[in-house]
Amino acid sequence: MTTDWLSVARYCLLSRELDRLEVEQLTPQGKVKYQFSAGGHELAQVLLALSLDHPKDAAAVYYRSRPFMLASGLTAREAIAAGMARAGTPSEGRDVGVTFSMSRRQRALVFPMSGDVGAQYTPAAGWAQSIRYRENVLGEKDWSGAVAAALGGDGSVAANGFWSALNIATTLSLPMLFFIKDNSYGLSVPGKYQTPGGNIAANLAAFGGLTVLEGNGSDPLQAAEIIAHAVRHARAHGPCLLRMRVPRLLGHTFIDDQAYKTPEERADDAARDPLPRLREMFSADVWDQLIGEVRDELKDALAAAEGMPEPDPTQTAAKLFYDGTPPLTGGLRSESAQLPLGGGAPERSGPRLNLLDAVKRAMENEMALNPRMLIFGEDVGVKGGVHGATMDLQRRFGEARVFDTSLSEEGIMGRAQGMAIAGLLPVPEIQFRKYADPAHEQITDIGTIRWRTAGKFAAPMVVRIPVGYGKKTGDPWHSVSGEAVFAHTLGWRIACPSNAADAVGLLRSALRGDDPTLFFEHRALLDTVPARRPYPGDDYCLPFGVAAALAEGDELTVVTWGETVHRCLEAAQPFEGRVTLLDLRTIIPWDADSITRAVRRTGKLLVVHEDTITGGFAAEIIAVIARECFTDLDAPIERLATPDCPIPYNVRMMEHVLPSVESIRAKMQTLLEY
Ligand SMILES: Cc1ncc(C[n+]2csc(CCOP(=O)(O)OP(=O)(O)O)c2C)c(N)n1
Repeated sequence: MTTDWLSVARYCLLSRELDRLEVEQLTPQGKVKYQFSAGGHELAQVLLALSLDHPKDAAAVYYRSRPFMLASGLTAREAIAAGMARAGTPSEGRDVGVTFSMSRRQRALVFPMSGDVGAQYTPAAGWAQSIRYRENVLGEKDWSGAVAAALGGDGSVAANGFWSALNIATTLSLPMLFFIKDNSYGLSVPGKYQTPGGNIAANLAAFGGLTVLEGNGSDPLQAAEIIAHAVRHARAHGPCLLRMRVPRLLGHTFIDDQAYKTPEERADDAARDPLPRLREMFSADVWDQLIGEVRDELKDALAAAEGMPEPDPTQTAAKLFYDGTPPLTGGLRSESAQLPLGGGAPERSGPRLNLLDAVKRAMENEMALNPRMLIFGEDVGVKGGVHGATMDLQRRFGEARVFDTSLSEEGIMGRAQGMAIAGLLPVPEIQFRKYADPAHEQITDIGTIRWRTAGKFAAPMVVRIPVGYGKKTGDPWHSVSGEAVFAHTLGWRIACPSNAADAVGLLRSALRGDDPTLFFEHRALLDTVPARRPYPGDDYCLPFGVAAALAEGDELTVVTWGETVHRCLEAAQPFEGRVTLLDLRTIIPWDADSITRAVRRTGKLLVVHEDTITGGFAAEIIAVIARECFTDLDAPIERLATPDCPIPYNVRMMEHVLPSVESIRAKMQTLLEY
């Protein structure tokens, strides 16, 4: 590719002048609240953006990436208006002005950006894996030769996501470029604290499967050559890390005075400004004319941005979940590849399957129908999962569709995000609920993608997680329930099925749905007689947010979900006709209407769950019902849950803390007699 130096210069100047406009005018005026200058980073970013010219290229960027955005198709008007939090911008005023996302325009598609340093890497690895999948498995040759680029600073190379993505990209030999803009500081912390000696390229020289390059982001000709080389290499041969040395001419943000840098360091930064070198490539007339044009463009852009409307505050909470408007990018719906939701009643004949086999059969069925669906996680491949839910699936559907991942939950979930944005349906398994902890950053980011982009992007997926105590024993690591934590995690739907038929119906709804879903499989129910049901059919879907009434009675309503459904059923046996038992089935959304109706009739409510009590989901239900049913209540609302204590290994200790049939029955008795 020959470099279009006029365009390079124009974008660099546009970015520099835009920073100046914000620093000198818009920020002091209070119109822009956060200013992140890209001064010194422009040349490297613009050159990279211009080389990402394949229609399926994607980039995961961070807050200091505006020059890249401008050269990828973001207009000056949008950039200014984003800082002013106006409508008609990437986040429609919901996120900081330099927090971008962009469906493809002239160049790379830009992932919804995370404010978490280092979180950009694993989604890019997911896109890189999707390039291979769409090309090789789906046979879409237009994906051939595409690349995923992740941009990060020298501070970000210390983050979990960086290492996780490095492992994914190199072990799978993916077309991915790690583009590190090393300005020697992460905010105020020198690079030597991020990687020994401050040079990540030197330290990765012997890393297997990775080509490591270094360049000078202040030298136009050298930078153009090395960036073009790195992009070409990643497209054709796989993972490449390019460390570009760049100065940071201003502070981390507009309020940072860089007092932590010595005068010599600041002078060195100024001497490495790429713009004077770029200027030498043009005659004075051409350069002056360019500056004039850029300033005129910015003047018009500012006027246009000032004229852009404020977002409608009444819509602030909209677009957290799918609302019937397909996103431009991400998921199957944006490419019209989604399977329709099935309807009808469950088939009730046939052999009774345990919950585990039912989940497996539903996945098998959907895999056969949906070539975009992929199942992955630790040990899910050859072994078939430590619980056996994916047994034989790899043999049937191949290693590209059912595969083992590296041992990094951050990587599993970040990769899933990238795949969902690339139009695939990721179905990751997290081995046990506790081991979702390292993935928490990606989980919270995924949940807000639709909201952060005001509906332009979405990342639907289904994450299967075994939860709860085990049939034989418990312990603090494998027996966590913790649904309340995720109920508080925005943008996720949560299913907690209590039997095999519900599990199939909810799982299929999630797999054909539009939102990220956490699907909790209770360990004690995986192979237990009370949870067995006939397979409900290959098209059976169960809507979220609809509780099941498992017993009808007039004096007390009991609400529960997951394994405690069975304990409550047993506990209620002596009270036939007196207790209404509602199996909530899904936590988000939850069926407030059915509970309200039942409590209005019975006047009493007990909520039972295995998750610990303080801030448990019962508290949420009770808060709502106390308000809705205040005048109908004939007794204090009660709850039973595990006290604030981890699940222990000793079985008698475990049973002591779990809500037991006896403790539930006693509580029912007390309430009935109240
Ligand atoms: C996970 C996380 N931790 C801390 C922060 C706060 N923070 C924002 S930027 C930054 C420094 C990052 O430096 P670097 O990656 O070198 O990028 P640069 O700003 O120099 O371009 C820090 C600590 C954050 N945003 N995310």
